[in-house]
Amino acid sequence: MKAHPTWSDADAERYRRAGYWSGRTFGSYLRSWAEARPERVALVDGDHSWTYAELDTAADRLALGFQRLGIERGDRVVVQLPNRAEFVLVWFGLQRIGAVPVHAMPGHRRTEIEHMVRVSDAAAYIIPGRHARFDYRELARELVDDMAKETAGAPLRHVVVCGDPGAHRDFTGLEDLYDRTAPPSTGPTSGSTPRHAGEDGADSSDLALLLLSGGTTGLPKLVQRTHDDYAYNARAAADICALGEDSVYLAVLPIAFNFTLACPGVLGTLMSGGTVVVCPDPSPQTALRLIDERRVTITSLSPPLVPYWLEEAEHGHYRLDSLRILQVGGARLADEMARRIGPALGAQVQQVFGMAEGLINLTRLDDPEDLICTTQGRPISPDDELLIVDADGRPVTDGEPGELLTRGPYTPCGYYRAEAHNRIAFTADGFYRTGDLVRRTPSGNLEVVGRIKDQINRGGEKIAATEVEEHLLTHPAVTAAALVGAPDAQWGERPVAFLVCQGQAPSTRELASFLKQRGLAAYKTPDDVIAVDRLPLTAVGKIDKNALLQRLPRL
Ligand code: J2J
Repeated sequence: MKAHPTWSDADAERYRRAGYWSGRTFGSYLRSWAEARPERVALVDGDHSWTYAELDTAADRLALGFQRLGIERGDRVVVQLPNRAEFVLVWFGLQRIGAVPVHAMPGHRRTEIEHMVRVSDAAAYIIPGRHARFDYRELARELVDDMAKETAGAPLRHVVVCGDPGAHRDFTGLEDLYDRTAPPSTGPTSGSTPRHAGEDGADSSDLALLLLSGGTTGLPKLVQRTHDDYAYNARAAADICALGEDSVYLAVLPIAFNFTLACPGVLGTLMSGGTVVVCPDPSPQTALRLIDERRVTITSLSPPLVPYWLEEAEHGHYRLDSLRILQVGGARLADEMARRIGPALGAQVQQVFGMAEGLINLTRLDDPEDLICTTQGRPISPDDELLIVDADGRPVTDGEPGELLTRGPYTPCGYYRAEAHNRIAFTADGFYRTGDLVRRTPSGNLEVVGRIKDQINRGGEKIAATEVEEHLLTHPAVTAAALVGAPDAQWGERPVAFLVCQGQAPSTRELASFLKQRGLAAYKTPDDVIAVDRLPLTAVGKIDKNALLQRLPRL
């Protein structure tokens, strides 16, 4: 059951020999962490905490429950949980039986979820019940019922609700899945048969999880990460951040996000014997209070949150002296903002330029201040291979901007079940085309200077322009549509739709409710609509988005 397409045998052998790939699965990692330090606190959520042994036991008990439902090794399970301890428990429960979590963001709606369920052919969908004024059970109900009516394809077999399943009798409550007959993990001497059930034979080169890519053309693709590559990703990032048993990581951004989970995030912290504290909402008040109360040492943010944190910290209500590292990534952080972080929070800023597709760049703790504030870091592995190329695919002179191509020990060689797209997204030599324009500074650090992919980055949230355009075209008044990223002081970019319409163009509000009805996540909705007579074209007949950007009203 290999993830395909995969690294060549020679590369795999090289990565194993270098010690990057450990040959271990996440299910077995958790067991060994629990054996090494059973009594240390692994996870904190509100008033509840779990030691490593308790986390291990919870994973066993859930694993047995998942097995009882009929979920098997290799089955894909769409997980859409907000920041709660249950995310981590469910994730390791699935890992323990070799099932594959498919990460959905809390903001995703019917369109995105249905796509993920279909592409991954998911056996189950795990949801929070009601959260942030949205009832995920309603979404699941619609999806299950619609899929059951179809004659082709497999139906979605199970919905698991982390909370009250409500009136939906065919849904299963997560609580009911806990098999309390499984013996608790007691450290080195434990290891009875049922607790290992399902784990047998799991291979570290199997799929460990599927992440949603930001997407450029058509519908977003799934990124296939194996145990070997993802564990290395987390460990290498943890080493660079010097994490250890005293580290306390605050998970502020969604745990489903690659950044929060593994760069080094939740997994890197657990690998280092530290403690993960779950932040239930990203408000600066909640987060700064938790930093104070839980003596947090490291956390990660997207750029738009930074000014709010600095403002809140200025009030001086909180003890923030435990915080050593504030990671910022997902979108370009302004140099000026980077310079303000150290003095305001007393923590060191670390820029993170990463991607679900693999490659992560970090500024180093001992980089000169100027480099930390003006670059987005450098690769975390000595075996990350980087090429910076011009429009014809030829390497640029060092220091010049070009598209970043990469391959390496934690950058998979293709998207999941996307053969045609893989031929475009990867070079013949297996380099992933990031679509990012970067410049290598003399120090070796990269500066992200732009993008050639048709994507809008709204403060870290990625919007594939063509996906939204296809929805816009289904509006009865719209005959042509183009989505562009307008510069925005708060978000970096915001989506603006240029529309050619028959008759009256829909207002921004009308369009928002139209897209909501179509089940699209709210963050993809255009902030503004501009009606035009026709869309400008380039010489080769593509929509000229640069020309459209010029037409935006000046801020
Ligand atoms: C500019 N653009 C950036 C940065 C990502 C860690 C951190 C972020 C992500 C992530 C991640 C940027 N400056 N500092 O997965 O593990 C843009 C680039 C990149 C795309 C990837 C991680 N950091 N970006 O953001 O898969 O365009 O991952 O190719 O969501 O975000 O997006 P995503």
